[in-house]
Amino acid sequence: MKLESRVSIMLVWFVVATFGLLVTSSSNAAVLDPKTVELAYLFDEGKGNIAKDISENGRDGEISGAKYTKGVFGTCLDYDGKDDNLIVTGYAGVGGTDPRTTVFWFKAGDTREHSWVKWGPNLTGEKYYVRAHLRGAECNLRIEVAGGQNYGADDVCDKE
Ligand SMILES: [Ca+2]
Repeated sequence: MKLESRVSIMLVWFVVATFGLLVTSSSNAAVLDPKTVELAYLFDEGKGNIAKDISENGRDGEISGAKYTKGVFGTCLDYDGKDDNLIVTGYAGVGGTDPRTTVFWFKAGDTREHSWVKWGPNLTGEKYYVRAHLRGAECNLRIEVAGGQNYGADDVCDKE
């Protein structure tokens, strides 16, 4: 899996779950169960180049280009759009038609072609991208697989 951006993004936390998340009744809170997620990063380290995976799978990620900064909760990664990645090696992602939930929280400072989460080669059942779908000065959240895509209508690069 490769997490990449060419825009300024503050990534607060990121989770890939195959069995979903237990979300509380509050719209601002969620409970992450490390036993049911494939990987999860809270970016609470605040320094260094390793993002600790809090799942039981131990899939720590290597940070390159991005820097830690103060986030809404603790610390987060600040992507300046030049050379930023969180690379997880040894994990092929969730493939085929297996269900998946990808959760991440970000604030994008501008609109550019970029991916937030991706894994797999451009092959049916292997490729999975969560990326920007550019529409003029706006960008929408787009899910893309080999041979298909779907995107929303909300501008997610609106600096909020
Ligand atoms: Ca950078």
